[in-house]
Amino acid sequence: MDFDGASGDTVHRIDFSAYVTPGKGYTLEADDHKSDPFEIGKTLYSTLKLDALRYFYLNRSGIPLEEPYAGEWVRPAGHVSDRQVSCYVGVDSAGQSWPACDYKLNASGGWYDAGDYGKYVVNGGIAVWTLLNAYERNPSAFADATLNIPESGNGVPDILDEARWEMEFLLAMQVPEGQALAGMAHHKLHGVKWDAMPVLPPAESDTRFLFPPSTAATLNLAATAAQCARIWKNVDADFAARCLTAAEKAWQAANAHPDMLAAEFPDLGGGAYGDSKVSDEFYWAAVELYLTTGNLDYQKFYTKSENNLSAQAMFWADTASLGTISLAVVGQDTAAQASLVKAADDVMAIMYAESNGYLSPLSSNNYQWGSNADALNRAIMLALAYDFTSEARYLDAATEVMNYVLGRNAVNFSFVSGYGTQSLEHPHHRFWGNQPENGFPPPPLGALSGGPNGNPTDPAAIDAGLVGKPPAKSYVDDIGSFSTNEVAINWNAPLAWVAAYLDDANRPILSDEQSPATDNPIQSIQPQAKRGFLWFAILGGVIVSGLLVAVNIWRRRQA
Ligand code: 9MR
Repeated sequence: MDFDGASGDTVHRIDFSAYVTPGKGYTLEADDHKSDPFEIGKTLYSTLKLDALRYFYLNRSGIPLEEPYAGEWVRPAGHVSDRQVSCYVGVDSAGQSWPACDYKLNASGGWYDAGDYGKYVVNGGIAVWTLLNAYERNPSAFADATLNIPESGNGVPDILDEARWEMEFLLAMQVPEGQALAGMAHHKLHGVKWDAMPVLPPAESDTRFLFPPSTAATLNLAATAAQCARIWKNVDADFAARCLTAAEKAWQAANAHPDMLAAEFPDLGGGAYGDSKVSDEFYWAAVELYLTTGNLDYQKFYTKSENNLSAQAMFWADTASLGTISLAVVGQDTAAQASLVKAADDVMAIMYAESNGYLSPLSSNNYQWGSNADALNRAIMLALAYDFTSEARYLDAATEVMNYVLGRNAVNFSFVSGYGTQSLEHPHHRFWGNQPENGFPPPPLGALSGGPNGNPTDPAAIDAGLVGKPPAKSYVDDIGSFSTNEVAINWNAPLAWVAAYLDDANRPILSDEQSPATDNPIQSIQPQAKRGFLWFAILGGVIVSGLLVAVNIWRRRQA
């Protein structure tokens, strides 16, 4: 029995992982507590990987979502008018006044950021990087014609086609040659007012603008375009060359304007994505440029950086570990690998602390806006530590993070739509309003809610009585709750990364070819698993009211 500090619950964990017979409708009973029905099966991560990746197609801007790709989520193209978008004229929160610019950009396309229809370079940057990093870690896990998107069947892995949809937008946000700020990237593009809720994205809008360039956005462009240049080299050499040119120009521009920090335009209809510290973005961009070009100047830059080898769990404003991960994964840099293993150890220390009954990777003060993505970004550290050490405890821990997200948590709820007996149904999303009778479909499978937020700020969360609740319980599945229940590209990206990782790590065991199904899979499976371990899937979130916790477990057995 454990006390769980972040929720105030007292928790029993029941490990029923020895029971591996596939089936539906299982329940677990202890004393007078009975669990929700759950399923034991083999396909959790293989379907979650694809559903989590399809999130991005279903949030494309500037293109109609059509059959046979979109199903219930068919809708006309949104914001086609971003093809000709001009600069916002006004004064920012720092008192700086921004005049008109004498160019327009074709910044159509890209993904909508989240529940809103804004498009933000900093957040696009980390989301694209995360998808491309999953690919770079293991290209063989991502094939063409797997995601049912318009590009499926073109001979290029679907994950690259999807990432390119956003990469093209990031490239389009760069200030053109001949301008004073040439090479810098505009921070964001959004409307002057928040759109109503729910509402379809309009095709035309004359109230959307480019917001001023920033150093952070420019370095996000430099980093991802550098990553693009090396990945597309053998896929589409012209595109790779375009990416490299943009990356190097962005790098130079950021160095010429190292402290253009994005200020706010608080009364308008977009998120701020302000970031007062950009040394981490400089480090990340230098690493990516070095890995792509081999130019030692970039190496000199990043090794001198205060962020060198930093492996703090990443989020949109803190991107240092993206550089460290690329160094470790792409550059096979052993110091970077060691630093990530150390970060994984720190996550494990939180998870397996006595006061952490739900094995959450977050400590009480980590439950902030988008906490589920923080959890999954920590799982990326754990997964990479398994790659670098082959120590199964890291893979176990990464799996436990997924268990937390999928239902073994203080709100007895799967934060991923369609996965779990009680799962996300009412995300803060302008199209997925879950009012089919009014033309607003429910969320598609595989969308991740931001999750518990110890400082909820939206009216729906306040009405739901979340203020003052323990942080791990400060959550409501309500379309109005943008501070606890929004969805976002930078949150679904780590979900896809981790789902793809776990699918990959467990595939040799779960595939019927290697493990012929019999009545008793434990005895029938031959111990030939990757890295010498056997894994069995037991799915389903089994939680009874915060007292009794049984889990979605992946069972490890020594070969
Ligand atoms: O993810 C962002 C979170 O870290 C911030 O605390 C929050 C408030 O500024 O904004 C979040 O990002 C939102 C963005 O500003 C606008 N689009 C939706 C994003 C997710 O809620």
